[in-house]
Amino acid sequence: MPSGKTVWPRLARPIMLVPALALLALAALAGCQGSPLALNPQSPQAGSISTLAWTLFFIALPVFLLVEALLLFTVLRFRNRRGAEEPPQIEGNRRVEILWTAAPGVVLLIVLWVTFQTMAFVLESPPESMQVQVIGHRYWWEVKYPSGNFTTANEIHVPVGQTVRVDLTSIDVIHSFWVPELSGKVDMIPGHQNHAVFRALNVGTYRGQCAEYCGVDHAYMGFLVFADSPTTFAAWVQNEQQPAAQPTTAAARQGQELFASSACIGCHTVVGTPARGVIGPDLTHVGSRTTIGANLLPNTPANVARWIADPQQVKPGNAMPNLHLRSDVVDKLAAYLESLK
Ligand code: HEC
Ligand SMILES: [Cu+2]
Repeated sequence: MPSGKTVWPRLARPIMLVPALALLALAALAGCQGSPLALNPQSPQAGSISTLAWTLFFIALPVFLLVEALLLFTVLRFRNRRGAEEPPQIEGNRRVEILWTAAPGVVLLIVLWVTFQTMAFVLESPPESMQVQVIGHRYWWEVKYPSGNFTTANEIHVPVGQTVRVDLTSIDVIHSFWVPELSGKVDMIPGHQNHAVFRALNVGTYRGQCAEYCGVDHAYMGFLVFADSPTTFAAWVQNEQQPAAQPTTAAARQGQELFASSACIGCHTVVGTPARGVIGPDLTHVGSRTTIGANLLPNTPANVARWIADPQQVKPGNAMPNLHLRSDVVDKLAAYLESLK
């Protein structure tokens, strides 16, 4: 290897940084396309987190500018000049030292105070809050509505304008509940209960994501929060409380028999049938969900069939094994599950 010395003029290297940084910023922006943004709050709780972020930014900005200005000034003003003599060597200046210790201390105390204020606000749940329980599994979300006495998965419905308290825990490893537009990240810890609170201000669908590395499918552990109008929400609850619908087509009926007589029932629950498994998502109303695989694929008959045929190919590493079913069996199972509206 030749020596690392280049022939570029000294200024060329810092200048090369400019296009590099521009490219990086562009890549970061492209990556954000269509992603939920914590700086686009849709609840008072997310709003207060976003305000905190901006507050910290505007506290940090003058500090940064001051420090960089002093640095540049010192570097330029006291640089080595040709023929200059060595300046007098001095050490210590009590006044300056006290100042530069106390000033950051004061700034950090202010930061601590605004952070505590925000934390207290975002975790405050008034007694009239609606309660939802979310339990993290590798790699999906179990969702329970204690007041309605039903269970679903990966899609949380809430009425718009209502404060919701989400009690959070995990069945296996630490996960983290995060809906950037509605609530901050809250750890889901096995054997321990935390909670998140939010009040959705607008009807809409908000994307959530596991925010604590929990294994191979961590990145595919997504979910959706639907903020519904009160009537839509009431209709949804009403439907969820019903036992599973009876299939009406021949294929779906055969699928129901196949389901009831195979390994599926060891892991999945379908209320109103012998299926009582709790390893995987509750499938009582799986046909009415918009996605499968923890917000991985749109819920279509083709995707459900693809999933049942080989879940490991669709979401490698997830807890549902490839059961090596014949394709006609797969199609009947899919027809059955899609009929469970
Ligand atoms: C060993 C346990 C196990 C068995 C057996 C099993 N599953 Fe699953 N299933 C799971 C788990 C766990 C998930 C969630 C995977 C994920 O998203 O990480 C799942 C997810 C699903 C989903 C997607 C649901 C959703 O809301 O995302 C469907 C559909 C499904 N299983 C159907 C079946 C059918 C049909 C059978 C029988 C042929 C079956 N499963 C057998 C564990 C199992
Ligand atoms: Cu996780």
